[in-house]
Amino acid sequence: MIITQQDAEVVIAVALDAAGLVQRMRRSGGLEVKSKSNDIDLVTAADVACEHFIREALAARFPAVGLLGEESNRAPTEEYFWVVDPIDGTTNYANNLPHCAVNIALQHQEETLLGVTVHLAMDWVYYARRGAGAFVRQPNGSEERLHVNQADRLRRALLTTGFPSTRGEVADDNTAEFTYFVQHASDVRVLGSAALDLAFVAAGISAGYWEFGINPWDVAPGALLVREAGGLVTDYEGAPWTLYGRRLVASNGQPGLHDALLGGIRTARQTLLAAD
Ligand code: LIP
Repeated sequence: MIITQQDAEVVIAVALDAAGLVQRMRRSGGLEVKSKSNDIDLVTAADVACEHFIREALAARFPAVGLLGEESNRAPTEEYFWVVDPIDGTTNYANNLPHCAVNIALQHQEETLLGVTVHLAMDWVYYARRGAGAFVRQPNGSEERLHVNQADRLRRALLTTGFPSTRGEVADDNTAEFTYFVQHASDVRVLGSAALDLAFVAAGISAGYWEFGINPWDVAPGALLVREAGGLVTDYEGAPWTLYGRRLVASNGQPGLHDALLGGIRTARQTLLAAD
């Protein structure tokens, strides 16, 4: 299956329409915020409505393609399937913090062919087709190619990360790694959306992102954005990240930085294990 720019435009239009639906639901109130795995793992009526909208819209145009969505979470059986996070950054959305995204990726088994991330509040469209570069499109239609930045050491690197919903329940909740990088990097931000964390690495805004406990729908589009922008996406041991990998390190690809990210994670996790 060849993904043309015309196909990408169809998916971008679906993602923008979904973002509009979510924003309208936000303004109308009645988000019906519920808990999932625990009381900080949230889902809203907008998450469910948005995923249903995306499923229907994509099925109408691409009927043979399956779909793996955060809220339905049914394993796809089709060779080609969409991976969808209707609202990445649900906690931000539920608290009216305008930093969340609609995330859609097209997979050929574990290979991502197309990634689309729409910043819900700004309508910034980050997208990439495999082998065709990564781009950001403004609401006025202007577009620019994305390139990672050149920070080559931790002290020059602005990093982002996120914490698993098990934070505070278990010792292994990314606080050891966070403490290490707060002390060794230029700075660390916790923005609440893995999708936008990765888009910002691709855009050269931040130099790196790491997180564990992530799901394919959080990161599949963003991993392609980073790779197409010249960055590197691995697991915690430095092997290429793959779709169902739960541990991810993304960077601008500067060897001095990516190795320092992997080394910092290793050092922090050794202190964690020593404390056991
Ligand atoms: C979120 C991720 C974020 C992570 C949160 C949550 P959701 O996705 O984007 O990076 O730290 O725990 O998983 O659940 O809002 O789609």
